[in-house]
Amino acid sequence: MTVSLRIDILSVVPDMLHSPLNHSIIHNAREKGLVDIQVHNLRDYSTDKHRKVDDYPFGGGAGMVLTPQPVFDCYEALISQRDYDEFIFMTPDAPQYTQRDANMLSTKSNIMILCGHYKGVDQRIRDELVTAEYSIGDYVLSGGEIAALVVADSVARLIPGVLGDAESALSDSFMDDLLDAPLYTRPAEFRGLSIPEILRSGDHKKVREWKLKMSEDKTKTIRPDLYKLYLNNQ
Ligand code: 6GU
Repeated sequence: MTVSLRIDILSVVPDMLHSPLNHSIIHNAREKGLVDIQVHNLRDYSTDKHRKVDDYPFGGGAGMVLTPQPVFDCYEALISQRDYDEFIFMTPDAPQYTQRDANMLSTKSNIMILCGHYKGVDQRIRDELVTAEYSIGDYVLSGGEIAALVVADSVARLIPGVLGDAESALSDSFMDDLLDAPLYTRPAEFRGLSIPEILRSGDHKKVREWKLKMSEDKTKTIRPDLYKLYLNNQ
């Protein structure tokens, strides 16, 4: 089977990435050969005798900065082997990553993702190499690894064959700007709590209408921003 997407992740703490990439859906996708995810330790590309990858910021300020040399060298080693569609930098000072970005990236063949670390990275990396930058939300993480995993997971699950029919991405929250309706499973009665009667009616049309109404109400209440998009796209 030919791999439809290869993701190369560049990090100074590659061990942070291994466990999440070796479990559950991403793990199965890699095992099935549907997605190839390779992690690169930027220290391995450092020409410094102590494998240093960071230094003090010119002009002063708190925190260290990722130096350009290991990133440029890793990048060059990779592009000498294949063409890349995107070189993504994960950083909080960037546009927010959305399902639309995941959908777009899932159509690519080769992407590189650089995880930000320390106070940030030398701007020349961003100016010369990076083609897209994403933040995953308005809060600060201690590094870009968790954010890179968010991108890898959200993209991998869109690759045909990664999810079974039952889990199909077509029925996801966000698929059509609406959040999912509540779900119930057996038993129908639990500690005196019963499920909505309509779900046991066997009337598929009524159930569909109920689910849509629940999705709309829930979205309107907790994500009015998404609800507005939904109304505009109707
Ligand atoms: Cl991509 N990186 C870091 N360090 N913090 C974040 C983020 C990324 N997105 C939101 N917070």
